[in-house]
Amino acid sequence: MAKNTLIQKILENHIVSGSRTPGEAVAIRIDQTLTQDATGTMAYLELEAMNIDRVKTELSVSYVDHNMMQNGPENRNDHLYLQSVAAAKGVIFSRPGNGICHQVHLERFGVPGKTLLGSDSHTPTNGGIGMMAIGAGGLDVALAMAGQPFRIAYPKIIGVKLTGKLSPWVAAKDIILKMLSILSTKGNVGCMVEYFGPGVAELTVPQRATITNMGAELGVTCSVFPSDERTKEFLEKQGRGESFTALAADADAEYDRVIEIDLGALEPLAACPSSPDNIKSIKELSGIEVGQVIIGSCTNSSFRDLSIVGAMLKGRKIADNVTLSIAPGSRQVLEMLARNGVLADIISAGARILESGCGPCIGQGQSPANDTVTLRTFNRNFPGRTGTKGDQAYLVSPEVAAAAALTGKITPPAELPFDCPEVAEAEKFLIDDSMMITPPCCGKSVEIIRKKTIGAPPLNSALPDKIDGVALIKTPDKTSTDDIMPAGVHLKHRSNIPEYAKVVFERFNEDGKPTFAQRAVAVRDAGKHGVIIGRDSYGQGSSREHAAICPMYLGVKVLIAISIERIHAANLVNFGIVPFTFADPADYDKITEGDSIVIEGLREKLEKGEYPVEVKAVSADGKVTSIKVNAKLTAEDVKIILAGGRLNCK
Ligand code: MIC
Ligand code: SF4
Repeated sequence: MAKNTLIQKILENHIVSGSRTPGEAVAIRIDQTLTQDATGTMAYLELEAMNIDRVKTELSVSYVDHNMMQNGPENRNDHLYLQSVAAAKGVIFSRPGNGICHQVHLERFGVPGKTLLGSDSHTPTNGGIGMMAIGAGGLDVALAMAGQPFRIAYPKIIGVKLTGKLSPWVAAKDIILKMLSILSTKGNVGCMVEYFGPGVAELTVPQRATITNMGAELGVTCSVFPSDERTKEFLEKQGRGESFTALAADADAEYDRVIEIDLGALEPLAACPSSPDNIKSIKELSGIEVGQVIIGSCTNSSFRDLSIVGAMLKGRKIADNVTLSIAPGSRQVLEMLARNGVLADIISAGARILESGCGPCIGQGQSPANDTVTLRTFNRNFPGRTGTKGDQAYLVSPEVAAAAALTGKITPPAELPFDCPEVAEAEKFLIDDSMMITPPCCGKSVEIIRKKTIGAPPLNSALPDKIDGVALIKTPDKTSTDDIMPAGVHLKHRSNIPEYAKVVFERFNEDGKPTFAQRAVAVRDAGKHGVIIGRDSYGQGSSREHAAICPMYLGVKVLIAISIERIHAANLVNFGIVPFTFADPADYDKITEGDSIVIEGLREKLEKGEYPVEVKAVSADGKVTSIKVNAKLTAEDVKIILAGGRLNCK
């Protein structure tokens, strides 16, 4: 009798090698890829370095959604490169203004049961349509485009049984915030989440996508919903009914852990500053004054999300003390709202309309004032991500956001002087793919446009046998890739590593002292190696491989942390940085910033898999402390690290 989960079934159809034991590496075939501009430039430069004429996937799409401010020529230079390289390599190009990669992919390309690898950590959004959608570093996505399988640890599968039905004013966002309150943002590496149960049928595909989107914040590899009548309905309304296949787990499927959520028992929630798992109920937060509300991002800007916001704002005005900004997730949504008049209701209520893209979610404008609360329908509220130091960002549903925009304070929507509006789903979505550029059947004669701000991916040197290092920095728990490589105003340097590397760990720099980059360069120029000391859940958040490339460029060879998040660990390997974990987490306290870090015979130890490896930390007064570290590396990972990164491997 079959007892398979849906995840196991999709994996079975895609595994090309490896052992089906949780934690062991398996290689899976990738059907589709997506890239966005902020990680895409590097990914295509890397693909070019692989000398591949044409991508080997069933479908690859290059989106422009992050870097849209065009403050200076860099962003547009990137767009031109991306458009031309897409044509040359056989990739569909989604022009700026079409919307956020995950949402547009869901609308126009997602196919139940297929695998999708994307150079963005929220790629799992498309799990809402029944895909196994996984985020990865740009180099891994380039390799998938080149036809190579992708390696993951065979997952532990967490089953989430949904029962009941959401009450008025309670949203899909509250389901995933509830999940974050249960699982938190750390400790879930190597897991996948699968939703099942009678409550699934109560949720539309965009609602499911809100939930799978923020699976990224749980740190799981992906989250998957079954493909059912609601999926069929969504695909038909998108004019893609032929892409539908019904998919579900076997009735008696066994999960490694089961979490049960009664949708009817949920209430509106918020993720409080400054972590997506700092969950409180809106009732508890009621009355907090709000200075800014923003509705948008790949989590919450579907047609239904903005329609309910429009219905709440219709005929009303926003409070004097708030600004309200709205970034529709896609051109499809924006145009539909423009045509059915909801956009006019939103504008007339006082909202500021932003273009369809990531915008403020990635710190591209709309930073809040100092010492004010900002409510956002986004998925991340890491410190400073808004562009304001000491920011107080709360993550909420569109309903809660609109309520605050009207009252000027955090308000349980049930306390508003009107009932929850009934918002019908779209009868049919507006289909217009004319802003998607299909590549020519042969791209050999396409000229790739490379303006002067597009640099080549830097190469690392082979791993030395002896690490003669310096502990450049000690970072706290949950150091995110935003902490390592800030985005916001620096995002435009994504295709220019020497420039971007100047702001590595900018958030931890202290006034009047040398920056991390300056300290790292001094160590590198003295012929020594940079070492980073991290705590728990190091590298959570974005998939940006720049969080590995830029430290590598500054001479970092080793990271020692208590635990490392999946995508970041893979990126470190790809660029030749050894991802060690402390054998005893208490040893974190035994190292001081500035200590010399010595590791002897490292190449041989990694080759032979001789763990734990001994590390000597020598303090300024000459005191030597010996600590032990481990690494979970496959033979392939070791080969890559020894060579100084994947681009050095023949
Ligand atoms: C993010 O949400 O942090 C981003 C920007 O979309 C990143 C990708 C990037 O850094 O370019 C992500 O989530 O992977
Ligand atoms: Fe864009 Fe924000 Fe989504 Fe990242 S999380 S893809 S920045 S909208």
